[in-house]
Amino acid sequence: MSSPDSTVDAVFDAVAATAPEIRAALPGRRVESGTENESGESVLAGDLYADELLGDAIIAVDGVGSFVSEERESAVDAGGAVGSGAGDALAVAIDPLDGSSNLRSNNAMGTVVGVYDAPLPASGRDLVAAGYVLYGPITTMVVADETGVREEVVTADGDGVERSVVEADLSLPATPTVYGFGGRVPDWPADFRAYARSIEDELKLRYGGAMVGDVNQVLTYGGVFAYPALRSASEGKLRLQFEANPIAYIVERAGGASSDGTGSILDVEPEAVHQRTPVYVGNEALIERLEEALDRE
Ligand code: AHM
Ligand code: MG
Repeated sequence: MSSPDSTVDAVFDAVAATAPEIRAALPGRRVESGTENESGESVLAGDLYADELLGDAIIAVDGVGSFVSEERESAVDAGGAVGSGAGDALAVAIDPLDGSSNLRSNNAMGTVVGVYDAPLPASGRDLVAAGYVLYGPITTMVVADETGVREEVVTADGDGVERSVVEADLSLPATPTVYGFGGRVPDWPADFRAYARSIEDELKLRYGGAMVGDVNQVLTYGGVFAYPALRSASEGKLRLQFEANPIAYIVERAGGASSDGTGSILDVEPEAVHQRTPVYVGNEALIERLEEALDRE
């Protein structure tokens, strides 16, 4: 069995290696596949393609014992018991194509990856690394582990990929500049609406409809991203294992904060693989203000 560190490296090698291939396959896969995923959302051909490619690559990594994605009903056995004992395997949860509704309009989207040292569904406290690929005008990969956060540019190079670190120690700028909040305003609870109103007076709106792209704006310029609890859905939209935990881990490692409305997302009790949670991430002072605003009701 390989060491946890080398398994983490191998997972991100696999993710980076598939990125140019996924990108190249997108033009012909902007149509609906005719199926729905576990969250009841319609799945695009691009979602399925990315899921298969990434699933095959990650399951093949020595040291990965369990794998699940937003597009799969439950975790699949990838060989090897997952736990926290020395020599145990790691579990990987991914959102293969986050923000894939942006495929039709040709806007940014990405892949989100969480590497857990515990069986799935796992707590964010069991993450040993997390990262995302952002398919923007260029392809970048952000990776966080206990040592910090780095950003790489990933380019196709013959049959392989070239990776160059462009930011070795990524941290949230101290002064926030941008915000992006998901969901429809009439569906926001009054307490969140009041918070959003005060943020609007201070920061610039940057919302693109893909969590990965919107969070990348916050990591670059400072600010706050939220997909809040809704009146119609108290747990919001984003899923704990594939989206919320990895993004919370990355933002916290970059010096920011995360919240589900009451405390760090990393402390949310995992109950089901496809469970949802409200997501608020960004500069610490803005997340503290959010928790105070939600507490007032
Ligand atoms: P997806 O993983 O099916 O693409 O859904 C998640 C996406 C997030 O990237 C984004 O923050 C959110 O859904 C946007 O939702 P909406 O289109 O409802 O604003
Ligand atoms: Mg998603």
